[in-house]
Amino acid sequence: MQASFPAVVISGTGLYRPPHVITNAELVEAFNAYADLQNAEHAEAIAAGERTALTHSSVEFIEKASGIKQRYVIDKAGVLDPTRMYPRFTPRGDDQISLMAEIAADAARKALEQAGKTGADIDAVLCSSANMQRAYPAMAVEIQQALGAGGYGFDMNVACSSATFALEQAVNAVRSGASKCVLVVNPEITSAHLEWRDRDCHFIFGDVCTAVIIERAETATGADQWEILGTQLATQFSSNIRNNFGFMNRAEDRDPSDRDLTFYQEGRKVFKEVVPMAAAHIEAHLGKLGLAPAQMRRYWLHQANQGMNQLVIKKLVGADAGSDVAPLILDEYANTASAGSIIAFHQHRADLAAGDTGVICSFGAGYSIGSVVVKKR
Ligand code: CO8
Repeated sequence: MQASFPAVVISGTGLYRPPHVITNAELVEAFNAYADLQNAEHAEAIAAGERTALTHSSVEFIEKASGIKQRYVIDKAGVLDPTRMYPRFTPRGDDQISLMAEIAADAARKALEQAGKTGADIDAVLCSSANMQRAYPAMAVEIQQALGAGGYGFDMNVACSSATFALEQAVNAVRSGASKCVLVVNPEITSAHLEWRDRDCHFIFGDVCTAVIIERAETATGADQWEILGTQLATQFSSNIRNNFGFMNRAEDRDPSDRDLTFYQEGRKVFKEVVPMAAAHIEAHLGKLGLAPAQMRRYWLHQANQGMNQLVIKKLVGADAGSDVAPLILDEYANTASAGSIIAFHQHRADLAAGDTGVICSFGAGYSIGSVVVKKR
């Protein structure tokens, strides 16, 4: 999609950061205690060769393989309890705001404040995340009510690309005149869909929520505005990142703790296949806009793996680029699914000058890739 009149801008972003940090050392200690308990419980089967003993995790491996040093979570005690290994959330009544809507409303209020808007200015809410708390009513409609917004809301899920895919829908709605001011929110409670008992992936994710306000440039009054020069989305089916949790599990007589009912992946394959796809996608998108990768002042990339981002940038600009060109937030937040590139944009744009251009880009399950080219006004 090429930029055309009327100009559409991002006029505010907001971030909800959960109260608890889990360091790699704490995570590994809990995992190793869980592994020891399991191995003791199944000692006979392990000795008889009927079961494989669980091996310890390691802080060194996690930091070297991913770049992740810690993650934020909404509940820490349940995750670190070696007899549980997943978060504990108190069920809420239907008359209470749900957890996902609560963190989304928090991030949204911060984005609205930055944009100089109130909930009443919003006429569309897109709640776009890798996981939804429930099937219906849509989370977006509950968030719309919590903020006193008008218009409509709906939920969408494109895994790690949920935010960029929603941004294109928001830009199109504003550009066409269908909507005046759209809120995109990405509440990612990844801790509930991560298998903390699997050392191959237990370090990967963290909880967070991001929010973005999209409106026409002519209505924007916020101090920090980013014109959207173009958006481009692509998908290509792959089972290399997968989660088979769904509404048919009960009818399939599935055990809720079956391994494929939480996140699982072929991490190596994802790394190898997605890096060239993401770099080619960004290059082609910029080419359509008459721009070259080296002209971009900053890349706010999906935050899954430090090495992955370095390779994408190397393919694009032909050199090792430091954190000034492609800032990393995954050391602090881990992979926050769709929110990662938006956190990077939220935290690392204040130093750019009017006229500077950059790319927000996500890549992940699906496979899905979404790029949003922006220019500081
Ligand atoms: N501690 C010590 N050793 C370990 C550990 C550990 N924790 N984990 C694995 N090892 C071992 C392995 O067993 C293996 O041993 P061996 O060589 O003896 O078999 C060795 O270390 C190497 O393992 P890997 O080959 O798996 O290690 P990698 O170097 O490939 O690193 C990564 C693993 C970090 C996962 C890496 O492959 C990676 O980051 N890949 C990219 C993944 C990616 O980008 N995925 C995107 C997923 S996110 C997304 O799309 C959103 C989905 C929706 C989210 C839902 C919310 C939960």
